[in-house]
Amino acid sequence: MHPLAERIKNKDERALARAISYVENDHPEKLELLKDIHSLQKKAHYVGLTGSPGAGKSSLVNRLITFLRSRGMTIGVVAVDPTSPFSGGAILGDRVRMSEHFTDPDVFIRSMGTRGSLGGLARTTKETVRLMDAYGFDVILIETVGVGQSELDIMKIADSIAVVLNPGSGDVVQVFKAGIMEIADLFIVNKADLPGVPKLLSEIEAMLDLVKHDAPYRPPIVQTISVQNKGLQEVWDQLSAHRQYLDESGEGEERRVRSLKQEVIEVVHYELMRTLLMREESNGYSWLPDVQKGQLDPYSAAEKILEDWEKNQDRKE
Ligand SMILES: Nc1nc2c(ncn2[C@@H]2O[C@H](COP(=O)(O)OP(=O)(O)OP(=O)(O)O)[C@@H](O)[C@H]2O)c(=O)[nH]1
Ligand SMILES: [Mg+2]
Repeated sequence: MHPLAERIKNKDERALARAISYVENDHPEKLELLKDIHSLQKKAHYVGLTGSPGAGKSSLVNRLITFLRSRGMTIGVVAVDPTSPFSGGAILGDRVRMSEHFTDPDVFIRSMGTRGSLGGLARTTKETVRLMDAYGFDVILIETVGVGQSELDIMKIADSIAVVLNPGSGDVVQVFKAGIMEIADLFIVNKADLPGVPKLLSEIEAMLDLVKHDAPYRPPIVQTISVQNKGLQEVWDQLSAHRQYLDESGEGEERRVRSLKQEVIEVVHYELMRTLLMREESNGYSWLPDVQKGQLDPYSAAEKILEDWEKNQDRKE
């Protein structure tokens, strides 16, 4: 077993932090490590929280941590920030907001920036979640800003996806357009102390009638005022109920298989691309001058690269 995997198994927090850096930096031993931690995963409850910037996701995560800790649960948090690099303000904000938990050994918080990682944010985030699971947290909270495809992708690793909305914000239309409505398992109307709650509730219901009218599970709507610790119990009750639904209906197993399949394809895709690109780079992109001069079209160039690749593989066998 990889020494870091061994240490993660023994709940060494520094090893977990190191392993996450391996994932982020594409360390040569990364695949070995991920192989070894797979059997350690105990299947924490993965909870995704998504919503517009400033909806109160971090505040909710922060309050949920306190709530869950008081019930004896251990928590891993991945805060994904697609826009700002690691020095950015939002992550700093999250750090400050969550700093009260920094000394608690049963809470582990990691912010992910894009950092130009080769395979993208979605892959490194998922791998980080896997590492946290192997470490043995009961609950893993994943916070993303619900904007792009990559964030939607990240959310798909979650067992339960909560969408955070605010009254008076016009969020519902955004959420609908971004395709988040389809994957939502729970709606959290946060900042319920602000005016416009009844209107927002009826907008969500109307959208649900449209999108989820024949779905076996209709996502419930919970109101929260995170800054006053209001609604946390209900959020947790609904998340637990959703997990129970996943178990009992068989949908949990379906999702698990789907996501394992996706994971395998993603690793193959990534490793293939990486080796292929490395080969082309070391060949000095020999086809490029011909493409530049118009003597070779891009499609034929691509075809030739793939053909060469196949030939190369045959020779190896
Ligand atoms: N009135 C009110 N304000 C809230 C509530 N929850 C959060 N806020 C405030 O909303 C602001 C944004 O909260 P965050 O938790 O940083 O929101 P976020 O969704 O994590 O934001 P990003 O990570 O930047 O997308 C902060 O100033 C919070 O104090 C609430 O229930 N009521
Ligand atoms: Mg935040």
